[in-house]
Amino acid sequence: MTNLIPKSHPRAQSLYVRERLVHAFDNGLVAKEGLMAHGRGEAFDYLIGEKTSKSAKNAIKAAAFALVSAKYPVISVNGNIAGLCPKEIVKLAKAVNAKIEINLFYSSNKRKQNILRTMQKNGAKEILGVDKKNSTRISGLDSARRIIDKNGIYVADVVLVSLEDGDRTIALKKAGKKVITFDLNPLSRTAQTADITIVDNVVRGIKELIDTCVKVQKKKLQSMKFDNKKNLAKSISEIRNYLERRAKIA
Ligand code: PTJ
Repeated sequence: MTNLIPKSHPRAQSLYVRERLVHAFDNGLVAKEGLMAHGRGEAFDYLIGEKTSKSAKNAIKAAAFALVSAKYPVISVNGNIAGLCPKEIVKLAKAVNAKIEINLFYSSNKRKQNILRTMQKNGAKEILGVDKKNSTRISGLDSARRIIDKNGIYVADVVLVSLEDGDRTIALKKAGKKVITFDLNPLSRTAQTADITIVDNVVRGIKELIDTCVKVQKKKLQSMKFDNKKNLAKSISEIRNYLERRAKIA
């Protein structure tokens, strides 16, 4: 990592995250296209004020209930997720007893192996999606994401997918899975078609999701009503309000 970013920089946190992703790209975890996806995410993060909004907290609560009560939850990991928050993915999987499966859009064996090693270095014991013997396909998808693990996403009831393309969310839903996603763009097809969309930077939101899962388990909290469309509308109006406030200051 460079030490070019002064701690006092108003956007230091966001710039550190950018550095982390570039570092992961240099280490062969992230696709070139993943850098662009991150840039898009940064723009949306700016529009939500680079903090976890009320609507995101609401979605995190709903996601925690879904993960804790799932029979067979699976966390899908791509290059960006492995580069940004591998430790937290392992922690979340342990907290809710979920499987971790590598699933790439721009698939390559080399990148899969790099991601596998990174996840193992961060404490993962079992990683699915790497053994060709166990692979099968999900219907309705043409991209490499159609290849899934027989012991993972194929049999999952709840799947956490993040920074994704909309096609897979639709295919997973058609296969009867409940889909949770982190996506900073509330208007993306993934955001619009998932069952629970957390409009937050995965780097921030995943910590809150782990804490909420632990709380839900400890306190044996009852499930809550959640309407994704209404919550997305709330998140869009939060962006509008934030921009209006900023425009008044400027
Ligand atoms: O590693 P691979 O091959 O599986 O490829 C992964 C990428 C990310 C390249 C691939 O899934 C892709 O192209 O994704 P998209 O279609 O660009 O969608 C990424 C979405 O994630 C966009 O809506 C971004 O705004 C959003 N996003 C980017 N960074 C973050 C984010 N959402 C939450 N947290 C972020 N840090």
